[in-house]
Amino acid sequence: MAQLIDGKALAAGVRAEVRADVEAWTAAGHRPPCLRVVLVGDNPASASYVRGKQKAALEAGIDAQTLHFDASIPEAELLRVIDELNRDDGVDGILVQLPLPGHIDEQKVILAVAPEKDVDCFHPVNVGKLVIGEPRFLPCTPAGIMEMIRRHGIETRGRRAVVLGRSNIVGKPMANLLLQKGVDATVTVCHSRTRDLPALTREADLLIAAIGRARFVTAEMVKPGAVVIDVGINRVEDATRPRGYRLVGDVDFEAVQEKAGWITPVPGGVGPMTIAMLLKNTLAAARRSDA
Ligand code: L34
Repeated sequence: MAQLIDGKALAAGVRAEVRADVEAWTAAGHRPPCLRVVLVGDNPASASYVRGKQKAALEAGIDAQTLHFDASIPEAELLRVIDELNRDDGVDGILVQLPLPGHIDEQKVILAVAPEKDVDCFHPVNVGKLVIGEPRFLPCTPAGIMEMIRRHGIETRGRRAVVLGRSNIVGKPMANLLLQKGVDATVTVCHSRTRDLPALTREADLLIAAIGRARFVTAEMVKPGAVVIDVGINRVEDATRPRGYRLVGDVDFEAVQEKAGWITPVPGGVGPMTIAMLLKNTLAAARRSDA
């Protein structure tokens, strides 16, 4: 039976640490770190994640505000908003929640955010810095995963990691973090077109599932004793729940927990850690802008 990696509890610990650091920062005479979250449209999942970020930031003593725009906002107007936040010396971190409506070019928006304020680590300059081993920010979801692994003393050096999924937000940055000096995993990135996927995943000491398909990873795909990290958040219909749905990950949790050595739950796994790492990045941005 796998040991549970309790992301919610670990995230509470990280948030408490950030809060203490923010208190020390403001006690030393600095203004509180300032985060602006941009939310476009009313995708219920995005709205819920953004509420989580805003609440966690305020609790940590960060000056956080969410700027909410109608789904019909023209791209040019959104770019103007970002430009204004870039120029505002009182703003340390800018986060534009994805996905954006179809008429807006996400890459253009990501490029518009000043790299110094890019607390998501989505700007190509920051992605490049990460790839060459000189990160400015750590991408929140992959960094949250590394933190979960580290806080449980799980060894990564020389071990085989398989990342399932190649998105810019999780798969690719995750692979890069696992390759960093000191982490030293041997990384394979798989995706929907990978041939004979189960043969590869069965070699994984660490398996990171970020493909966005409910219960895709079955017990047959997992090496006994492996560390299984579930990044998926899939809504599946469930008439017995008040909301009419429940959340399941990319991993068949019930079956895989019998075989894995460590496993993260959904909800209460990677999601809360993503939010905690955003707070760390916001404080880091404030510290640097003050220098
Ligand atoms: N710009 N867009 C930008 N930055 C990000 O870091 C994100 N991401 C992903 C989607 N778009 C983004 C998030 O914030 C996914 N994501 C995210 C953040 C938090 C949670 C899930 C996804 C989370 O807190 N999940 C809870 C359950 C929440 C619920 O009930 O819906 C959990 O326990 O997993």
